[in-house]
Amino acid sequence: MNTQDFIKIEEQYGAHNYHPLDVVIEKAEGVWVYDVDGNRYLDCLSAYSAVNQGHVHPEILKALLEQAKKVTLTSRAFRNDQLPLLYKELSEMTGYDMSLPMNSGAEAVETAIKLVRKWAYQVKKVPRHQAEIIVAGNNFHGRTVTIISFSTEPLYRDDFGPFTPGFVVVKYGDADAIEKAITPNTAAVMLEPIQGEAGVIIPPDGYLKKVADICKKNNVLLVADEIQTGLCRTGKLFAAHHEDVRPDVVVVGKALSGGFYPVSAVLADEPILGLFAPGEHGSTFGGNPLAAAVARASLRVLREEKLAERAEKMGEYFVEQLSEIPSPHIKEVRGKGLLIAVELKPEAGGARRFCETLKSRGILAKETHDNVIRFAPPLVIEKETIDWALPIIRETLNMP
Ligand code: IF1
Repeated sequence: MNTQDFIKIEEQYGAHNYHPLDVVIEKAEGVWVYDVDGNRYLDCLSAYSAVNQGHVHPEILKALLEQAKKVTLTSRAFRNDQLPLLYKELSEMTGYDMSLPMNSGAEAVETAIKLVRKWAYQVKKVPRHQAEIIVAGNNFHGRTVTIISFSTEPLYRDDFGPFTPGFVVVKYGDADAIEKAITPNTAAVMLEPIQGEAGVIIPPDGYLKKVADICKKNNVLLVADEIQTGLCRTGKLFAAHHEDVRPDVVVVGKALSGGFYPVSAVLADEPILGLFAPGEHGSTFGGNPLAAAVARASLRVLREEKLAERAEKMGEYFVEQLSEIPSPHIKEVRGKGLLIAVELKPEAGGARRFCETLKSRGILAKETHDNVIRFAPPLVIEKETIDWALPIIRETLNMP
């Protein structure tokens, strides 16, 4: 079967909730993916930053295979011998007392929402069911009904109400707007340190620091959604570290499994995460031994291969080189670490056609919204590979 055969089956039998590039991947290794017709591509999306460690990393694969032979799922009704070690290693690596494992990113965000609400009622003494969470316009935190309740993207929410109350949306990048929105019932401010889905929007310098100070002053928790920006993508373990901010709650996912398996977690100190009592929250698969073994290996790879430093160095080079591309279509190149965006001018005719052309020339990148091409390769990318890609990107960005 070739590419078109697979696409035909997919379109007939699958829900049409995506508009993927027409490339059917059958295997991958490191920064490279291969399609069913035998073509090779440089992956500049990394499954939205889930494969920071590179595709099918041998160390993570080994952990997965070894654990899969032993025990994969116990449920949390019983204990397993991997989860405690994941807890400990996550704590040592991130500096938070505790964590709570879930599966998808959205589930971990939901968990964080429940956590800060409980904190508001138990600790801050907000009247029951009155807690408010301040979020940013153009946020992306996932797809559940509660999460889309505070999305500002019509496509994600218009046909899916009624919505969950308790959220206040303010403009991203404006710390004063957050201060103004705080009431005695405010439990938390929840933000992406860099907005990924919105188009790699980097807030003004000092924004997160200011927000953290405002939160502290007002007895409000700061929740950082680091599902996309975390785990070395932007050149630090967490993007919040660029501003020396230590959020009260951090949400991680994606690269926590190196792309092998859905693993997410909420991190916080004991006075906050210790608030959950038995029975109040859970998940059949969350914290299972296979997930925990995979996550432990994924974290180990981030540390041992110094992927934060690699992301910083390679990202700096990639952004610098992209910025030097003379092109009539480019409005702006921006990025932090290896989370990079090339924003096109409105008259460029949309980012999609450039992504299609890049694909035909061996580079997989994805548009976000209409005018942004995202470049976010696995963090193991080498300078030689960037140098291979640059002329192709340069040519593509100069097509008529
Ligand atoms: C899709 C984009 C990225 C996230 C942040 C939570 C989640 C995500 C900051 C939820 C997920 C995804 C999901 C994927 C595409 C994607 C995405 F296209 F929307 F723009 F990454 F930038 N917080 N991001 O970025 O995590 O439940 O998916 O595990 O198609 O929805 P999840």
